[in-house]
Amino acid sequence: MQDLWQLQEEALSRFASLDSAHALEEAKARYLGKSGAITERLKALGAMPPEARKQAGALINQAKSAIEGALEQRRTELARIQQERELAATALDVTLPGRTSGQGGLHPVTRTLERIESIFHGMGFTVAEGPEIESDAYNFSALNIPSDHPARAMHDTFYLAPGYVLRTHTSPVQVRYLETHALPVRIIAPGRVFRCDSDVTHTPMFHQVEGLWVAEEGLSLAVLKGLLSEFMRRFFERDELATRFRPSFFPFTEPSAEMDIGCVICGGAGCRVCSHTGWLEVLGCGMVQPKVLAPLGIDTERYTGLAFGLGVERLAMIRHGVDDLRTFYENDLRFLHRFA
Ligand code: 2NL
Repeated sequence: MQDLWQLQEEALSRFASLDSAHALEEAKARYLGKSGAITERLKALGAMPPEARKQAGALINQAKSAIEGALEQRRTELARIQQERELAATALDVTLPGRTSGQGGLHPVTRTLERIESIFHGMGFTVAEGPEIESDAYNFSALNIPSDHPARAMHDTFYLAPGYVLRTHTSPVQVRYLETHALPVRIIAPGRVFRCDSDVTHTPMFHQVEGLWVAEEGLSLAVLKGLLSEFMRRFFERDELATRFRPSFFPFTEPSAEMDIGCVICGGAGCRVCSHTGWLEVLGCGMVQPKVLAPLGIDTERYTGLAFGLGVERLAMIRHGVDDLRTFYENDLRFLHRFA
């Protein structure tokens, strides 16, 4: 049975030399297939005398098992090699840091708005809200703004349907509040307002906080000045802050004033931000015109109101030293990250 031994050795070394699964299965057929060398030998056993058949059968089966074992071993090896090839081709560095989504944050205008609300909340004011689309009547007429006032002009106001505008201030929110609530009221009306305007210091949409305090007694221009001065000290975190009130005009207040604070950039010495005046204009205010209160059924002999309006972006610019209002709305992450 010398040739059986040789056959086995040949099969084993052939399997070991093949490096594709396909070639291995083809080589298997040579030995174990229907007309393979081992199969042929098993078939030939039938023609042998019983004694010789038994001995030869045992040897052939031994060779067959050895070949089958080698085949299975090579199959496993080739599968492992194939897997290693695939892993190498799609190499993945599991030690690389993951892709994180990054931390978000509130927009600087939102943060300023929340800061303003929080300070006024600490002074006894509650927040009132209302529609951004307003009627002519609430946005202008109720505020004693005459029909020929320049603010009503098409080029200053966004008109929608006839008689409807995008609110140009949040005053109408306060008029609506007075209609639906009993006196006294002490509210602020924060929100978006819209004007046909666009340059370094104006965007067509900006944010305003208006305030209104109507009570039976105790309100005066002195209270208004004290209230707003204290607000500015808290907002800019200064124990000492110069303030001044210049006479002004609004149809909805009388007397009216513009409030300035000592420049928080240069301390009053004069710089680019304050146009070398040492002062920064921060808001408009006044005592509510009786012509605004009377049509709402309020007895203007008994009740007095004080009111003010400020621009949120303007306060944010002063506080953070931003010199172009439009940067708030360009959504440049390099700018926004400075406030995170
Ligand atoms: C500004 C300053 C101001 C008001 C807004 C107001 C609201 C009601 C009644 C009376 Cl309901 N006044 N708001 C008062 C003074 C100034 O805004 O610079 N506006 C253009």
